[in-house]
Amino acid sequence: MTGNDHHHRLGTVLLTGAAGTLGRVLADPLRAACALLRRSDLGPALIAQGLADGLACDLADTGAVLHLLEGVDAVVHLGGIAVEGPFQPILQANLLGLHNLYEAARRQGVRRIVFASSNHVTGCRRIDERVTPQDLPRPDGNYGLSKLFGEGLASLYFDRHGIETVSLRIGTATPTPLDRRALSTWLSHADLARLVLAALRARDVGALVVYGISANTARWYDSDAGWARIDYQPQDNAEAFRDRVGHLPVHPDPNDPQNRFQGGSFMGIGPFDAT
Ligand code: NAI
Ligand code: 15L
Repeated sequence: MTGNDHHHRLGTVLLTGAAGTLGRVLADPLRAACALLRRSDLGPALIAQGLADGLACDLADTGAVLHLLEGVDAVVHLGGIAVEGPFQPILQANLLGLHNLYEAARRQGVRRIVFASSNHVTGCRRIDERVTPQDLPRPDGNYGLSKLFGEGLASLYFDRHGIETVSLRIGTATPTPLDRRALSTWLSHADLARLVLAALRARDVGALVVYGISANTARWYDSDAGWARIDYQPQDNAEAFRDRVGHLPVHPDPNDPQNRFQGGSFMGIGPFDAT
């Protein structure tokens, strides 16, 4: 079968990183769309956010992740380190975490993963470049590299094991755009929910990579083909906020890499010398 069936009710969906910023945004839309929503995060994060129904699971714990995915039909994978930083923590939470997730998916028969990748997979592109998911990635740090590893895992586990993934190279998912860069990268919370539900519902996606942004006039990414494949139709546009934030650069120096490259402030973080 091809195309999307919006009346199709999703089965048991696992949301990792459920106590995080986007996890809390997505809980209600996911709960409305699936038969059962299972939420997980690190124990202290669940407690801090008062998610009493959440399951404590460190993604770096291979056995715990295997257990977490038992009986799950699809995963929305948001868990992990979400910013640029030193390699060791990213190695544990993101690289090992992703490997644990895909191995558990294979062993537990999970058929679909929606992976929160990031625009930082291509953050070393200049702001005058227009980028598609088919172009060579140019990660801007350890974090972007960890997301590229995830997209590679998605490709491998589809080709070898038939597990389908939509990797969402999310831009900047804030309630409103906060600076000039976000006029290009913004993903409204409403469009985030539309995108994740489209990625869960679409048939025959294989290992698809799309950018996750709203219908921004100033966008740097051309993701139209992938969006059509999953029937994602963004409704918001950061341009409406240009008067408010268009004069706000990422860095005061116009020639700073943080202004010249798509990765923005992450271009100003690192390197990290081992101590
Ligand atoms: P967040 O940092 O608020 O949430 C991530 C969650 O993952 C946290 O609750 C944290 O406790 C959990 N986590 C970290 N290490 C873990 C581990 N070892 N085991 C289990 N859980 C762990 O981040 P946010 O903003 O909600 O982002 C969600 C996802 O979307 C992340 O994967 C991030 O990389 C990605 N993303 C977010 C963007 C944004 O604009 N917020 C843009 C691009 C990508
Ligand atoms: C990301 O990948 C981060 O998770 C988020 O905190 C923002 O920095 C976002 O990218 C961005 O590039 O604006």
